[in-house]
This record gives sequence, C-alpha cells and structure tokens, in this order.
Amino acid sequence: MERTFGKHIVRKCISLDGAWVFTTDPDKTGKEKGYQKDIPEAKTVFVPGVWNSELGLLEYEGVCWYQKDFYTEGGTLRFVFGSVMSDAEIYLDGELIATHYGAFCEFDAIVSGVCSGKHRLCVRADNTIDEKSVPQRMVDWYNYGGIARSVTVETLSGICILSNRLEYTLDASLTSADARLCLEVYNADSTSVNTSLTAEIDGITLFTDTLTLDGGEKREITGEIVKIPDVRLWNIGAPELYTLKINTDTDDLYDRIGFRSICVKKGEVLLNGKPIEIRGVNRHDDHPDWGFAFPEGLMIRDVDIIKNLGCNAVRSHYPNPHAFLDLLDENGIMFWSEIPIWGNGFSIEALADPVILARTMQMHRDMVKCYYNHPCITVWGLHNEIRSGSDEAYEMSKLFYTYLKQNGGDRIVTYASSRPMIDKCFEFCDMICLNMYFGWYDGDKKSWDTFLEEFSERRDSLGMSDKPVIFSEFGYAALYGVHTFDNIKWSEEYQAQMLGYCLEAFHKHPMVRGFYIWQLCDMRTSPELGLNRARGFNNKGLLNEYRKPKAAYFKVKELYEKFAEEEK
Ligand code: ADA
Repeated sequence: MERTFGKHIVRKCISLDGAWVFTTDPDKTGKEKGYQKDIPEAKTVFVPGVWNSELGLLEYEGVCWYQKDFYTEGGTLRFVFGSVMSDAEIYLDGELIATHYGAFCEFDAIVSGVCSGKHRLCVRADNTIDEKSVPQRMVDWYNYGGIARSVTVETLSGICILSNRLEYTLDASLTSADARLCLEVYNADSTSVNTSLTAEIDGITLFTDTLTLDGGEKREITGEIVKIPDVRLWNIGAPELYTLKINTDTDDLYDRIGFRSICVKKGEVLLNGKPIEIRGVNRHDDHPDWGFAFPEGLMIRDVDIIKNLGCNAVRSHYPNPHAFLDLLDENGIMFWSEIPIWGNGFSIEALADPVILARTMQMHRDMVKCYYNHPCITVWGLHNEIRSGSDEAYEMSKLFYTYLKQNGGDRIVTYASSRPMIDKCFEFCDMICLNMYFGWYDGDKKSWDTFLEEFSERRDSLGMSDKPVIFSEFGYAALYGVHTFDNIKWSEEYQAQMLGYCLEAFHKHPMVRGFYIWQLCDMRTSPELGLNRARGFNNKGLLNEYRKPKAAYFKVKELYEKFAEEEK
C-alpha cells in the first residue's frame, strides 16, 4: 500500500513487493562478479524491508544486492522506488538505469523499448557512512539499510503524467481558492503523439487542452488559474479532502488535495485564520522488528494512538511514507517534514561542504516534489540542531529557507534550534522552534522558568516578538515498567511528572504557541549513541517500541485534552 487510495485506473501498475533474492557484498566486489545481472541466490528477503531485520545482519553496514524477476508485456516501463537506503544503483537486465542518493524519498527510472517477457531488476543498496553522508555517523537513530518502501513497475504508453502539483491561494475570507495545476508530462512513445489533457477537482475543470509531444519528450506544463468556489477547508480533526483527476488519451492520475491556510501573525500560529496551539509529538517511522520498513497496518494503529493522545501535530526528522501522510491527511493531523540533517553529527566544515550542500539541497527538492499536495504538511523543516551560532549555518539556513519559501507552497518554514541564546539564524524561520532538555541532560524544573524569561528577553531584543515560540523537542527517558516512590530519572513517574510540568509551563506562557514532545515511542539508536542510552534505545517514548503506553502517555493525554477543552 503505497497510498491509502488508488492512483491509477488506466495505467497498468504491478507491485514488485514480496520475495526478492538477496546477498551481502562486504568487500564491495559485486559489480566485478556480475551481480548486476545475476546474484547468487543466497537468501530470500521481503521487500519492503531492511536487511538489519535478517538474522545475523543487525549491525551490517555496507553494500547489499537485491534481485527480482518479473514479467511484462513490454514497451516503456517506469520503476518507482519508495525509498532505498541510501546510495542506490538500479539495473534492468544488467544495464544501469538509475542512481539515487538519499533515503526517505521516492525516485523513478524510465526505460523504453523493453521487449515482452521475463526481465530482471537488480538493486545495489549501499548504506556506508562516510564524511559526505547525510546524515553523518553520529545520529540518534539506526542506520538501517535496504529497500525500505514499496517498489512498483508501471507500463507507460502515449502521453503520461509523471507528477503534479496543485498550487493555490485562498481569498481573504477563506471561501474560495485560486488554484493552478502544474504537471510534468512525458511521451512514452518513440514518435510524436497528440492527446487530450483534462484535469478536474470534484467536478471543477482545471485543465482541458490538447497537447503534442515528440517521442520521449518530457515537459512541465502550468495551467491557468481557476477559481474554486465555496471551498471546504481542511482542518484539525475535520479534514475536507478533494479528489484530483487527471487524464490523457492513454493515462490517468488520481491525487488528493486539501485547502487550508497556515501562517504566523503577531506571535500566533494561524490555521485557517484562527490561532491554534500546536499540541504535538515527535515520531520516528521505526519499528524494532521492521526498522524503517514500518508496516502499514501498524501505521494505522500509530495514528489511532496519536489521536487518542489528543495530539494535533506530528514531527519527524525525515520525510515519512506517503501512506502515513495520507492517514494524517484523512484524520486532520498536521505534519512537520524535514530532511535528515541531524545537526549534532555535522561539524561546521560539513555544513559548508559542497557535496553535502548539493545532497541536502536535492533532498529538499525531492521532498517538496514528492509531498507537495499533502494538506497535513503545514511545516517544512530546514534541519535539526545544527551549529546555528556559525556563519556556515547562517548560509545553509538562508539557502534552504529561500528555496522552501519560494517553492514549498502555503507552509510555515522553520528549523529546530538547540542553541537558543547564541543562534544566528532566526531570521530564517517563521516561528522559533527550540529543542531543550532541562531536567534531563542539564538543569532542573526551575531551569525552565528561568529560561522562558531569558529567552523572552532575547526574542524581544532581536526584534522578533512577532515570531511565536514552539518547543520542538523536550523529553525524559523512562524505562517501560520501571516504577519508583522516589521520582528518579529513568522511572515512568519522573517522565510523567516532568512532562506534565513542562506542558503546564508552556501552555500558560504567552510566548509559547506549541510543543512537540520528544517522543512518541522508544526507538533503536545508533551504536555511537547507544553507548550512552539504556538498551541501545532512545527511551524518551511515551510508549515503548512495541507501543505499550507508559504513565507519561496518560499524563500527556489528560493535559492535551484539558488544553483542547479550554480552546473551545
Ligand atoms: C535531540 C535530537 C533528537 C534526540 C534527542 C535526545 O534534540 O534532535 O533526535 O536525539 O535530542 O533524546 O537527546
């Protein structure tokens, strides 16, 4: 299930999920041995999956090969990969057809002139971390490897729609929208083709035209601005969604759209013109048995758990699968999507490294292209906890912020800072987001009160009083099942009590307009950080890694529900 709804009726799509042949390549000599044509049938694995789930491979880092035979009636084929960790080479019948760097975002490979019959797809996946990797070696999650999201092969014929983006602006009264559809079209045939091209959104025509493309030609098309009257808004807990339907003579694409406005004004976060308090949680798309190939059935359960908590927003350190975002779209829960720059691992030099900058910029482009239409994405994140007191961080933030403001649609753009008193980059965020851990790594309860006052002053002195402050991370580790009378660290009582204290303090402070608790569930961390973390897990979850609730879950639920009641 790549999406929770069908994307095509006309286009022929075959899922390649299921059993694949697999082998490790520890000395990276697979290509010399011809693995791109035929790999030794060492093992059967399930795709989507991470190899770390296989017995004996938990700690394997390096290259692995995957192979899958399939049948096709031939023609032009498009292979769509949901996410390969992290450096991918794709081979069809021994020929290289695509390369892609960076996990967590979809990419494709188009091959024309494929004959009918049996073919073989081979994937070389490399999760080796070196000095140019994103993220870097020091990171607080596990560096899983493999084909972590679905693989599909599509048969294209004539003029096809490769991607779409619905840009819109709502009028001041939020009752109508000016919408414009942007398409990437492609002629899959080798000769010139003429086609009709129509697009509609719940019966309203966005596009009706004819189009001629040369054989193999790709083109970007921007439609006229069309007024959508009587717009039904996408809202928290009340998410109105529209179906977008695009057709050519030989192809189709269905997508889902929601209209909403999100912005900051005079220190408030406004959703559809109304001030909101963000009551959020951070979540890793990680499961102890499946890694980043998080099973979709369990995603539905995670969303139920999040809703039951009274949460209206989720943040993640990297782009999440479409299926999870579809569920958030459908349930009216906001999402903060960022790319995997986990800043503590990045030296100042790395922030200015041309290869790293090119890779991370491309990740932003991929993220925007892939996820633009999800109404749940209300926040784009530039990066997390980089050394934001440096000039290098300033330049990087400026580059990403400018790109996302110009290309990211109606969204708040921000980043998570862990250096509030020396941060030099606040001009590149619409709301100021802070990651602080008083009462865990340093300080105690009282430090929160002191900090809130000190930071209020700093915000005023920077002339940024109009920017709302959000706590994008704060949390306390608790080992599931550890109880104590003494309220000490690592106990469920300490976590519940401290989170309760923070939430009450933030909620009543006029500067603070939201919070994302670190974090929803415990998750496996990297061996580097694992040395300082019990069980090799980050244990700051409100639930353990198997989604069993700790005392803090119920404390947060009580407060989130109380705050929501006060808002009514
Ligand atoms: C950081 C980081 C998180 C996590 C957290 C912690 O702020 O952004 O990914 O590592 O700290 O638990 O210490």
